[in-house]
Amino acid sequence: PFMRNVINHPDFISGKAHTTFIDSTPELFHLTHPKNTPNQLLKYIADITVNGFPGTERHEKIFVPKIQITDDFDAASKHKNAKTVLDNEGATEAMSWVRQQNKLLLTDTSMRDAHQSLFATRMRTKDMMPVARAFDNALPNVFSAEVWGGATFDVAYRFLDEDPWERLKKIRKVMPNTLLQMLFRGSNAVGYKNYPDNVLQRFIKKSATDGIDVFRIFDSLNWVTQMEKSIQFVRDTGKIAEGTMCYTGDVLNPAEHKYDLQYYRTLAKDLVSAGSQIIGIKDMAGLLKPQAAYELISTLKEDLDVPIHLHTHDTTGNGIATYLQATKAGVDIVDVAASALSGTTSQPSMSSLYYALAGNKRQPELNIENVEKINRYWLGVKPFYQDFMNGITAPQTDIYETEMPGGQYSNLQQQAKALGIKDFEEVKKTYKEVNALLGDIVKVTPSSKVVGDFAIFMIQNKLDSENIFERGKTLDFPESVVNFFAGDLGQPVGGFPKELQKVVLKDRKPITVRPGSLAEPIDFAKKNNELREKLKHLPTEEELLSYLLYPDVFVDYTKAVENFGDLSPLDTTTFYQGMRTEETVHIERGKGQTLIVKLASIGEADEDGKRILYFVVNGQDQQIVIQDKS
Ligand code: 3PY
Ligand code: ZN
Repeated sequence: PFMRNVINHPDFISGKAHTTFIDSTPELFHLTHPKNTPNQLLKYIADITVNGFPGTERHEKIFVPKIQITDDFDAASKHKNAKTVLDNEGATEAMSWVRQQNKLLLTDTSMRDAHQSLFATRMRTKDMMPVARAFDNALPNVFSAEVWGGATFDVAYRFLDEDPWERLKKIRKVMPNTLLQMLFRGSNAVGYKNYPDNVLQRFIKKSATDGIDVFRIFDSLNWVTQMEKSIQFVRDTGKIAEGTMCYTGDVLNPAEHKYDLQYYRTLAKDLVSAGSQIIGIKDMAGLLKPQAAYELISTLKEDLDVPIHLHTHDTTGNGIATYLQATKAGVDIVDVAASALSGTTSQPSMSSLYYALAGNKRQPELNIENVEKINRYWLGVKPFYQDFMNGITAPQTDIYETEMPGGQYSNLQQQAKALGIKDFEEVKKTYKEVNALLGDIVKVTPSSKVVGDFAIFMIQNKLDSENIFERGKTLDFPESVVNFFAGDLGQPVGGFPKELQKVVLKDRKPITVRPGSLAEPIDFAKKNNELREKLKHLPTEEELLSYLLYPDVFVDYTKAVENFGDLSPLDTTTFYQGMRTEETVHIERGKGQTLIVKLASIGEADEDGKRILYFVVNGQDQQIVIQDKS
């Protein structure tokens, strides 16, 4: 009805309708549903059409046919799996159930790590929902689906104009029979810095009520002290705490005296003592060679009574080989992604692993036809994200030397390029050199950023491992490097290299205790009032938490929502690429409302750089004025 109101309005009929039309006639646009106006959608499309999506280059729009997922999967309700045991009998029973399984169990990372590692975390909820809806019935025997945490939280707000909590709740609703898993960065939660304990606690509690069953908790320096609180907070919710060791170095190397087998044995035991119900091994760079996996996992299986969950990245091309050896050694669960979203910097492929284990009594229980059906859907989705692909199309075995995590590779490439450093080989070489200077640290978000920033700084300032001690005295080091040496990320294995620490910190005194133990608890009532002022409504629990973690990012997001409303009705190609002249798109706005939008033409920029975009919306002309930022 609103469209009829609009198109019958005298100004609209007379062609006087322009961008101020909606502002001057708000009564026509008072809708309870959907959550935005056609004008807001047009404004968004017009802006992206003229100015492009941040971080992408202009090119011909790719037209990808709409894909459907076949949903003829048998209903899997009443099927006993890890989720039903957790819900009915609790976390301890769920873990015994896992240990009793002879078959290898799987975690599907397609909706989290896979797109984080392949296309900069840019996957929209809209594109996940068809698989989420099919998942329970199609793949009832998986251990879990990793769908949340890591970078997905802030990227949703920053780039997708989406609320990550909404994503979680939507997925939870359609996947009642699968464990949902998240990646939690210990004291950094889903951020890049330390948060006070009461924030961590409240965040974990809300994540659990909104749908997370398994929390994979790691620390970027493998410092158990930084994970203890989070592990306990998860235990308090009755959900599953997966304390995680980040794998670095090489247990096969006789010269390895830091991260050797004994190191991981002790670490795993400490994590169990801290309350971990599963031990995660997080091989974020893909360094765990097959035989190393065999030795590490057989040793841990002998030592421990809890299940072992292995996560790797296929950056070197050896992921499946590593999983085969891990399976032989008795690993309980491994992480895989749908084929279309697997390989290189992502996880190994679910179906490749399935076939690689043919004839093996531990071959996972999967309906492979269902796996392929879901994969066909992902294959169709992937081209939407080509603007964000990292360009890695082949195995990168030099990772064994540089130890750079898959997710960092393309970021650092971009960072270096933006600073005019053309030779990425030099960056990789310097990254390795910096790691040695730092005393060989675990490298994963956020400690990997310290090494990356430091490497770029070394190149820019023509520093090397020799001259840095003298020349560094007069230089200001990057913030991340200073914070690292100050102890803000915690204590690295074996401590800080003292001489370099002095050079970087100058007169600042480092801390040696857990940063969270020094942080004042957050005054929630005060923060709630502060946010209420900004939002002009009483914040929800989720809004408050997001504001506590990312004050600026969250407030910017609320402004974007005010501006454009809910952008989920836009198809992903239009969301990222806008429209081209003469193109028509159909926008389904729910409740049977469809907008047929044609971009008729784009006017020349006036002296202030403003352009008029001429649209035809359901047969009626509409104009939008946009500032051309080029
Ligand atoms: C994250 O912290 O987002 C990661 O995926 C680290 O590997
Ligand atoms: Zn990962």
